[in-house]
This record gives sequence, structure tokens and C-alpha cells, in this order.
Amino acid sequence: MKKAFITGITGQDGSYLAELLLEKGYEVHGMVRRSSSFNTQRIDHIYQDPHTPGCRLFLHYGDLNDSSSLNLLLKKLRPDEIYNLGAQSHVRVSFDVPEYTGEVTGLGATRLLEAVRELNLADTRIYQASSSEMFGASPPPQNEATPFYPRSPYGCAKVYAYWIGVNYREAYGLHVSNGILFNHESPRRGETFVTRKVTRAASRIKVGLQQKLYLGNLDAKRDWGYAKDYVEAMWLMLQQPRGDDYVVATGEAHSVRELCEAAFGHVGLDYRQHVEIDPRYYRPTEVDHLLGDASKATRQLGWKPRTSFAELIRLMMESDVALAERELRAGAGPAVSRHG
Ligand code: NDP
Ligand code: GDR
Repeated sequence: MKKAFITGITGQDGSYLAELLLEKGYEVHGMVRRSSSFNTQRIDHIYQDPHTPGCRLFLHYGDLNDSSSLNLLLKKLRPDEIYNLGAQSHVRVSFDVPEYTGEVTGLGATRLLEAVRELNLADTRIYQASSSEMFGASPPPQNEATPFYPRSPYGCAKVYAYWIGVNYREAYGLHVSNGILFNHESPRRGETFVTRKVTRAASRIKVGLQQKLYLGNLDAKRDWGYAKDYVEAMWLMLQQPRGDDYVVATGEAHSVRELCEAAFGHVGLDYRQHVEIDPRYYRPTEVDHLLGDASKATRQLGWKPRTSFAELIRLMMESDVALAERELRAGAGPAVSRHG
């Protein structure tokens, strides 16, 4: 039985990846951070008591900022595959906590790679969650040959993590792959990322739980795909004979404004009557236009996106309308304006 180790298993991608690997018969080990509130909601449905016979999902406390926990876990588990998905992943928040973002999102990758090297895990394959944010201000379309021009502390940390992965591949012959994933979303997306923020608000406005939605830049364009499709690309990268770097994207971009039109339109609302601009959601430096060219992933991995933008918004809206209706029945109060 193959053994996988996932950092960031409690996040959006970690939950879909854990499901995929369990379906494929893997034993899955996830690293979770200690938190004062519950942070395992996204994986509660697949979690089993470790005493259950045949249990294949195990959680371990650890942190990307703590080398000793990484070393001990990898020494004990000796996984076949490592997926490094853990990160401070919010771009705007990275301007508030730039040093911390560099520690977790950047240096965290080095801590993990060093543990693999020190423990001589020569056969372990490593996936690094790289990002289209590394391209930043480089004009679209972006592919593996596009120069990096990050526009945030998060983007800079991801560029560092990308290159340390390439370096360990070249210096020590490790099987490291960078998946340069463009934005991907789902009903499990964190509520401060723009797609989920919009689908949550449109649904709550529809059922009367909220009146307004405050957003930042409506003109930014993103290449939005479905997270469930994208975790398959991660797995495919680690099944190749050698580590390599791949762009994963849909090849179609939409503006935040179009996102609002689609989400509010789904429930028969006009976003212009509900959306207001709050400059606190602007970023000091913005990434204006991301549009990925995933032809290498299609050619070499046989990967293709299966879910269109319209379909993605539909499935997020269906899920959030059902959630808003449950909230209404439970007597939920007005929306809390979150930072993000
Ligand atoms: P999320 O923000 O949903 O999840 C991030 C995960 O990292 C969570 O499990 C979080 O734990 C964990 N984490 C945060 N800090 C630490 C730490 N110090 N040590 C260990 N774990 C930590 O992100 P996504 O699932 O959306 O993204 C997964 C990865 O892919 C991230 O690295 C992200 O930067 C990258 N990426 C994402 C894209 C996207 O569009 N979603 C596109 C390209 C790259 P907790 O639950 O406790 O907060
Ligand atoms: P991004 O995603 O920064 O691309 O990073 P996000 O959804 O946060 O922003 C996308 C675009 O929407 C604009 N925007 C707003 N964004 C947020 N969060 N809140 C708002 O109110 C708002 N109004 C407008 C933003 O300015 C931006 O242009 C995501 C993360 O998942 C990263 O971890 C990942 O690496 C990249 O996608 C690819």
C-alpha cells in the first residue's frame, strides 16, 4: 500500500487530495496545526478513529515552522509521496504578515526538503504547491517559460519555494515537482477568497440574511478552475518517472465583475444593487490578469480541466444557497464583514 504525507490537509485542496488518494487505496497521513477552534471540518467526513480496523487516514500534529516535527514525522512514516500544500495562502493578508508568510510559505518548503535529504528518503516523491501568483505582473497567457514577477509577499515566498524545489531536484536528484496551479475554487473554498465571498453573499442576500457585499477591485481577471479537477493533476505529476514543473489552468479568464454577474444572476439578482466597493480590500500591488496555458500538462500528464467557469459557479451557488437556507432556519444573524 502506498503511503502519502500531506501538509495542509485541512485546507481546500488537502481535503480533495485526501479523498482522491483514499479512493486510490493509499494510506494517507495528514499534518494538522494545533488550533484553539476546530480546523478539521473539511476532512471530518473521511476521518476515522485510528483504532478502527482498516483505517487509512491518520492525522498528526506538526507545523511547517517547526523542523523537529517535520523530521520526526518523516522519520516515522517514510512516505512514498509528500504533498506540500500547507501555506499562509491569502495574498492580501500576506501584506499584513509578510515575515510569517515567508516563514511558512517559503522556508517551510526548505524545512520539508531538508528533512527528506537528511533522512535519505531518496525514493520519496515531492509535490510543491506553486502558484500562478508567481507570474504576477507578467502579461498573459502564462506558461512554464513565463518569467516570474510576483506582486505580494505571498507571491515572493512561493517563488522562493519553487526555486528551492528545483534546486533540490538538481543538487540532490530528488523527485520534486512544482504544480503551478492557477486559481481553483469549490464549495470548500475559504470564505475570504473572492469566489466564495461572492457566492456566500449572493446566497445570503437571496434568502434575506444580508443586504450588501463589500469588495475591492472588480476588474482583476483570473483563470478559475475547480479544485477537485486540479488535485488529480497533483497526483499525476508524482506518477511521472522524473520530477518536473507544470502549469495547471483552464485557459479561460473572467473578471471579478463577471464572477459577480454569474453568481448573483444564478439566483435572479442584479449584483449592481448589492455590491459596494471598500478600498480596504485593494492590494498595495495587484495582479491584474492571469490566464494559464496548460498545454504541457495536457501533453505530458494527459490532464485536462473538466469543469467550466459557469459549471463551477453553479455548483458553488447550489451549495451556498443550501447553506444559507440552513442558516435562516437556524436563526442566523447578519453577516460579519471578514478581512479578506
Ligand atoms: P488553504 O488556505 O485552504 O489551506 C492551507 C492549509 O495550510 C491549511 O490546511 C492550513 O491549516 C495549512 N497551514 C497554514 N499554516 C500552516 C503552518 N504553519 N504549518 C502547517 N500547515 C499550515 O489553501 P488551498 O487548499 O486553497 O491551497 C493549497 C496550497 O496550494 C497552498 O499552498 C496555496 O498557497 C497553494 N495554491 C492554491 C491555489 C488556489 O487557488 N487554491 C492556487 C495555487 C496555489 P489550517 O486549516 O489550520 O489553517
Ligand atoms: P488570489 O485570490 O489573490 O488570486 O489568490 P482571491 O480570491 O483572494 O483574489 C482574486 C482577485 O479578486 C480581487 N478581489 C478580492 N479578493 C478578495 N479576497 N476579497 C475581496 O473582497 C476582493 N475584491 C476583489 C483581488 O484583488 C484579486 O485580484 C488565490 C489564493 O488561493 C492563492 O493562495 C493562490 O496562490 C492564488 O489564488 C492562485
